[in-house]
Amino acid sequence: MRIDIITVLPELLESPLNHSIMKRAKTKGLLEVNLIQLRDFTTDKHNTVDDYQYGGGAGMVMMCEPIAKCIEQLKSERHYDEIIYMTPDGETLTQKNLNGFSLLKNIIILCGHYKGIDERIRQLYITKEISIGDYVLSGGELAAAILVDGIGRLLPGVLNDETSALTDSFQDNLLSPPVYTRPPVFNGLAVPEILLSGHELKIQEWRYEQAIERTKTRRPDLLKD
Ligand code: 6GU
Repeated sequence: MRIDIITVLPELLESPLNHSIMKRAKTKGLLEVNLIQLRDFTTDKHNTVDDYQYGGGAGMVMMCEPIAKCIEQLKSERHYDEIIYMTPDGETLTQKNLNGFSLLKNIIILCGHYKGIDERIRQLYITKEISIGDYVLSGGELAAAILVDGIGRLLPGVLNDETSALTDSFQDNLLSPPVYTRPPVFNGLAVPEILLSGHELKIQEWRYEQAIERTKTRRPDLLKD
């Protein structure tokens, strides 16, 4: 999969996308992430990407021309399955979105700043608008890093058995059950006996019950559908 990220702050994305699972996905050739500096598509000497908003009001707006030029160039090189704009007024990201995105071949992610981007770019180019939750960040970069991480770990071959995505919370609308490792007793707290029993079927049953219980108490909304 190829992900092209358009941003004025590529530095913000470098570290999160070059460690751990994301690093492995790239090294294995399963994920290619390109950071594209939007300022490279400006024509003035100050590399301006934003301007005052029509109608007045506080906050700058990201201009049409650099973004359009950048997207047009990318689109002339290959077909994109989605052009995603990271914005707090987008659709809230869920595991279901991630599963869908992980099946795509080429996507563009556009990171917004300031008051956002000119509405006409959204009309002309954007195919999906994604938010990571009901709060506001200073830019779309950290949200984009979360989106790419969530997609990258789902690509076939990235995770092994130990890190399998199939048993993640949310994959079946259930939170994950509690997990334990050594020692068997810590500060007087023992690991549930069933986990030491070696009885695989019973362990599976226990984990399923715990997942239901945990979801009921913490996220009853997930059990509604
Ligand atoms: Cl995608 N961008 C910004 N700036 N803030 C957010 C967000 C995105 N999702 C939640 N808050």
